[in-house]
Amino acid sequence: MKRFGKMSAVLALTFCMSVLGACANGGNNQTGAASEGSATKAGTTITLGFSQVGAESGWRSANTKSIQDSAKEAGYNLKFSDAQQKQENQIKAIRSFIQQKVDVIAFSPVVESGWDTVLKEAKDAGIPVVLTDRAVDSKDTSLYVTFLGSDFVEEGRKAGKWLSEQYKDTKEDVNIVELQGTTGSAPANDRMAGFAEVIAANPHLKVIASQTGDFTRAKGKEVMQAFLKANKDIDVLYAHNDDMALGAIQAIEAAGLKPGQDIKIISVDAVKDGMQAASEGKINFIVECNPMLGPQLMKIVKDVVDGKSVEPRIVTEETTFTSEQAKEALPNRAY
Ligand code: GYE
Repeated sequence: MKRFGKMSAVLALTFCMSVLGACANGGNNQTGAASEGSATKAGTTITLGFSQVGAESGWRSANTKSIQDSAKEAGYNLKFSDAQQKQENQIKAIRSFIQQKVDVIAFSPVVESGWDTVLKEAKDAGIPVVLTDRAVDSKDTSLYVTFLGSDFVEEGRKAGKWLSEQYKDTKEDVNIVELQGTTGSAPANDRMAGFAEVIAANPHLKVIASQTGDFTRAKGKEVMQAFLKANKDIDVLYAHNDDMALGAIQAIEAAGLKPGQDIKIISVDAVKDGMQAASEGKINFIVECNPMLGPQLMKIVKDVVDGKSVEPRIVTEETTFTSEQAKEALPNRAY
């Protein structure tokens, strides 16, 4: 269990009120719950500042909707900010949340590095921070309460395991191209690492090109075009998300090749458009990554405000889909 600033702020305030009597809110940057007692007390509304990565993919849109809907349902005052895939925008948003003295800050860090200063500012202000979806590489884990999201290394391993199984008897080299997510982001780093770790067991499985497509369709298409131009014999595409795979499919078809047949495709996310392409046989295997983090996040926020203990790492449960399984699951897919 991690300790966090809010608890110490609550304790400090309690001490302040009981021992010194009239020091009110002086020196305490927190409002709402901590300064008025419990956030669950009738009449108090939790204010949550959320800094989103952007709107780069179908996954992200589903994630944003999940957070907005569940904040509404929980009756929180949500301050939502879209960073358009830029770390500087997220830092600005977090600083503005600190200034506005929100009760809790949650954010999905676009990249892993470079957060210590702003997280320290939040901690000093006594505002607890919850990481959702993506991790940070800060050594000081007291800078945030918990990290809610997927195990991206495991997702990469699942992709690698499926591929290894497909080619377990091969006597020839299998040429793989990889479309990475946003450079420096946790899902790009980890999906690459998990995949590489598993396929290393078979020396025939060769990544011949690997480049970022920034998690977008447009970039996925553009980079795949370049891959096709530079490499005559591509057997497999591993895309770190569905959107890049969908963009790449356009490039593959434009080159007169059949996605899913001439080039086997593996992707991650399992959003509706990806599942549709999988059910048509254009994507052969999808590793699911669950974007519906809203309800869990709202519960964590309430627990934090109530001073309850929160697990330092909360991993979402996920599955995988072959084309056949995608066909079956598609009609009931919510996002
Ligand atoms: O896989 C991708 C999105 O961080 C898990 O970001 C998320 C990733 C997701 O843009 O589609």
